[in-house]
Amino acid sequence: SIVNVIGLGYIGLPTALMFAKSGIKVVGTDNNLELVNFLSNGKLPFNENGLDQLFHDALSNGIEFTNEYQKTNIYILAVPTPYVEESKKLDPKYVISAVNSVLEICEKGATIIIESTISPGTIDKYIRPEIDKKGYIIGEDIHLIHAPERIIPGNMIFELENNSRTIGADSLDIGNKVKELYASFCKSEIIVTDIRSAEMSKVVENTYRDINIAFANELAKICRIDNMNVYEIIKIANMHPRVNILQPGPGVGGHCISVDPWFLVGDYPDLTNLILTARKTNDSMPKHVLSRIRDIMREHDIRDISKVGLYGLAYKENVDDTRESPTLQLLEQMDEHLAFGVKVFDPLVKERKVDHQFMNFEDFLNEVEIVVLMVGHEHIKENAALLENKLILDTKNLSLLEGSYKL
Ligand code: SAJ
Repeated sequence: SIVNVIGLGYIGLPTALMFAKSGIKVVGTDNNLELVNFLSNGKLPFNENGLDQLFHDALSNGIEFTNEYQKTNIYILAVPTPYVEESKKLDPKYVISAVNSVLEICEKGATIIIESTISPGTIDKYIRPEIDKKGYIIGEDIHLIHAPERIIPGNMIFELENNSRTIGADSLDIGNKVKELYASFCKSEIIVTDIRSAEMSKVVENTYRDINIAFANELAKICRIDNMNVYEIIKIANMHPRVNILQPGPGVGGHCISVDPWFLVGDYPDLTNLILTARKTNDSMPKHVLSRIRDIMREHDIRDISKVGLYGLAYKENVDDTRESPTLQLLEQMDEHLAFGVKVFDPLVKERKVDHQFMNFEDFLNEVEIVVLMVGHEHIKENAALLENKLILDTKNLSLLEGSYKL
């Protein structure tokens, strides 16, 4: 039977391609007709390691793209779950409407697999009632699964095949069937659990990483005060067999790690001191970068902010995704005059997103005296020599040139 993947973004598209590559008949559905046409014409909407080849293989295996839902018995939902800043909650509207569209067309006994990240409890609170309302019996007429994705941008294709996976199901029977489906491309362990545990573990994984990065960031601030080398200290601490501290940086961006912990804070405000503090610590890093920029300007008697250039607009190395990126956070936190003066360049971000964004690296370099390395793209490692006569604030510890300033 056909697998109908709904939502062809960063997660849905590679997942659909992976199923198709392994010989399963796949139809990808997205309500963005422009995207559907783009894909049908053999073009990819974003860059990702290995995605080109995978796309090519999936096309040869007959994957199709459309804006219509298919009548079938397996649906995979990878639609956006936007985060509402004010309430610190997730907005399930796209998942709800996708589920309703599926219910209108699906075969009896169909399985709806939700891959989108959802806050713990979403399925009980918002999804089951939709299915009940239509008079379907869950477990008989419709099977529900939560199979949260775990792949990391930049290494998605490798991780689709090699990461372990979680299948949250109401019964082992249906859980094992879905496990078999994913085993068509996933070579690693696939664990079947209940839906609530699957929802929770996904958010816990990202929260763990956020807290660990916050610890590294706090250490960076402590070390700055007394001129200690935080990288050396973390390196040594990590030689201990039970210590594994992550790296400090200019902030935590992306649509996952900077968002998911808020679901726990929103739902359990009295029980999440640690999680909230970690979030605030990571959110404070762009300000710390700004104070480091000011230190350098003072030391070198540079008064004009327009001599400062931020290298990197993406949320991390080697991706073109700018969602919640530390550079955008930094620009938002600067007062208007400063934010307007500062120059920005990212070789991977081809769209103009902010004022004074340069599209050409050399033009950017010609304008600035201080280069703040916000992201460690391969591009800057290959072009480090061009930075030779600049003052460098190396927030990612790339150590490309002697004498760079650190966080
Ligand atoms: N960062 C640091 N220091 C580090 C590691 C990361 O400052 O030591 C920063 C990055 O620069 C970036 C942010 O954290 O701004 C997040 O980047 P990331 O590479 O840690 O993670 P994401 O957001 O790209 O992907 C995460 C992954 N989750 C975990 O590793 C637990 C991925 O596996 C998930 O699939 C993804 O979130 C998701 O979609 O939830």
